[in-house]
Amino acid sequence: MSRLIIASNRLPVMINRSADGMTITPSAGGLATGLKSYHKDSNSVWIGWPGVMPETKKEEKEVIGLLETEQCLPVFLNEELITNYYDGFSNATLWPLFHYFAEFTEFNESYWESYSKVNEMFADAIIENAEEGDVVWVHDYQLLLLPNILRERRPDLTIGFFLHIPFPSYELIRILPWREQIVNGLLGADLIGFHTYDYARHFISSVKRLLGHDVDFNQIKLENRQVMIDVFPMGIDYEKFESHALEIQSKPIQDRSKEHQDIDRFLLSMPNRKLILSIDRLDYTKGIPQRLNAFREFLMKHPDYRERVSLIMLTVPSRTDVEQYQNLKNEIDVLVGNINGEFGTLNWNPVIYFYRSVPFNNLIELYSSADVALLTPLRDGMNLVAKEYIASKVNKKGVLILSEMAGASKELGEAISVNPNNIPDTADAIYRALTKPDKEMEKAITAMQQRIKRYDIHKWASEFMKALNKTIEKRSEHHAR
Ligand code: ADQ
Repeated sequence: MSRLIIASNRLPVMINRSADGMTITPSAGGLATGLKSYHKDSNSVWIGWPGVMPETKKEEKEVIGLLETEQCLPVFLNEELITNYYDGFSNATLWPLFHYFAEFTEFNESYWESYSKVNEMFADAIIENAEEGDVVWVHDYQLLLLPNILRERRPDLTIGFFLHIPFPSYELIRILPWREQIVNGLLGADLIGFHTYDYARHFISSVKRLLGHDVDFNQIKLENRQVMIDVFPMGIDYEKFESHALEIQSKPIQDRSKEHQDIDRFLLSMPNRKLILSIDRLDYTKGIPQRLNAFREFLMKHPDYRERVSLIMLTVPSRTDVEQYQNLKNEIDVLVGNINGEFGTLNWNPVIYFYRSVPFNNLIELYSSADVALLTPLRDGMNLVAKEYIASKVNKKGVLILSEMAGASKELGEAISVNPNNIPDTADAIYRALTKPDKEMEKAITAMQQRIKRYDIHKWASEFMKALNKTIEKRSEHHAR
C-alpha cells in the first residue's frame, strides 16, 4: 500500500529552543487539522522546516527525536536560506506578485538561487524517505518547483499540489523573470488544486501562453502524461468552532474569561451598543488601512453612532523582517491614533487595536460577541476568518461584510460584499450591517452555515485525496493503452 508524504514550508509542530533544551508545540492551524486523520492514522510522514536551526549535532538529534514522535521530518534551513528563500523569494517576490502587488515585487537572482536550492533540499528529504509508488502532497507557494524536481527524479511517485494563495492573471505572471520555471515546476504534479475556479482558470491560461501545452477542459496534456486541475475551496474545522461557541454561550457570564466579561460590560453599558470585529495577520494584502478609513468615514457620516460602536481590530505580527510590513505597521499605528484622537471620548475608544495573537478561547468569544465582522482584504486566497466567524454564530445574530477579492466570497454569497478600495461603499456597508433586521441576519447566517458545515476541512482534505488517487487509476489506464 502506498504511503502519504506531506510537504509544506512549516511543519504542523514548531520546535523552540528554551533554557532546558528543545521544546515542541503543536500548531492549531487549519492545514494540520485537516490532514490530521491522514497523518496520524497511517504511517505517513510530514516534511518541513521545524522553525529552529540546531547549533550542535546533539541539538540536531534532539530536534529529530522530538519530531519523530509526531511523524515529522525536518528540512533544516540556515540563516542565509531563511533570508533569501523565505523572506526573499517566497515573501518579497511570489507573495506580492501573486496578490497583485507588482510594485512590491523584488527580482533578485540570489533569492531565486536559494529558492531553487531549498526546493531541491525538500526533494532530497522526500526521496530519501519515499518508497516505490508513494503519494506526495505538496503545499503552497514556497514549494512551486518541488513537483517537477520530484517528477524528474522519481517518476513512480504520485504527486499532488495545493496552492493556498491566489494564482494571478497571466499579465502578472508574465513579468516574473522565472515564469516558465515556476509554471513548469507545478506541472510535475498529477493534480493541482486551487481555492477557486478563477485561480484555476488563470493557471491554465498561463500554461497555454507560456508553454503552449494543449488543454482539454481541466486536463493539461503533456507529451507522455496528463495533469489534472481542480478546485477545492478550503474549509474550517466547523465542529470545533460551533461546539466551543455553544459551550461559551451556555456558561454563566461570571465563568467566562475576564476579557469576555469586559466585552459584555462594554456592550451592556449602553442600549444598542455594537461591536465590529476584524482579525488578520498584519499584511498589506489584508486592506487594513482601507478598513480604518472606511470606519472613519462611517463615523463622519453617522455621528449618532459615536460612542455606540467600536471596531476591535486584532492583527497578528507577521514577517516583521520585511520592510513593507514594518512600514504598514507604522501606517496603521498612525491611522488608529488619528481616529481615536479625532472621535474618542473619555468613555469610548472608536478603535480597540491589538497587535498580537490571541488564544483560541478569546478568539471564539470575540467571534460570538461581535455584531459585525469586517473583513476587507485587497486580495486573499480564501480567508478562513470569514468562515470561522460564521461557524461561531450559534445564535445566528451577526453580519459578515466581506471583500469580493477574498476567495471565500465565492461561497459566502449572503454576506454584504464590498470592493475594499471603495471607501464610501464600505462605510455604507457598515451602516447596512448595523441596521440589518434580525430575520434577514438569521436567514443569511443559516444559509452560509449549512454550506461551510458540509464542506469542512475534513471534506476538503478527503476530496483532494480522492481526486489524487483517481489520477493513479487514470495513469494505469493510460499505460495499459
Ligand atoms: P492567512 O493569510 O494566514 O492564510 P486566513 O485564511 O484568514 O489567512 O487564516 C488566518 C488564521 O489565523 C485563522 O485561522 C485565524 O483564526 C488565525 N488568526 C488570525 N488572527 C489571529 C489572532 N490575532 N490571534 C489568533 N489567531 C489568529 C493563507 C492565505 C489565505 C487562506 C489560508 C488557507 O493567505 O487566503 O485562506 O492560507 O489556505
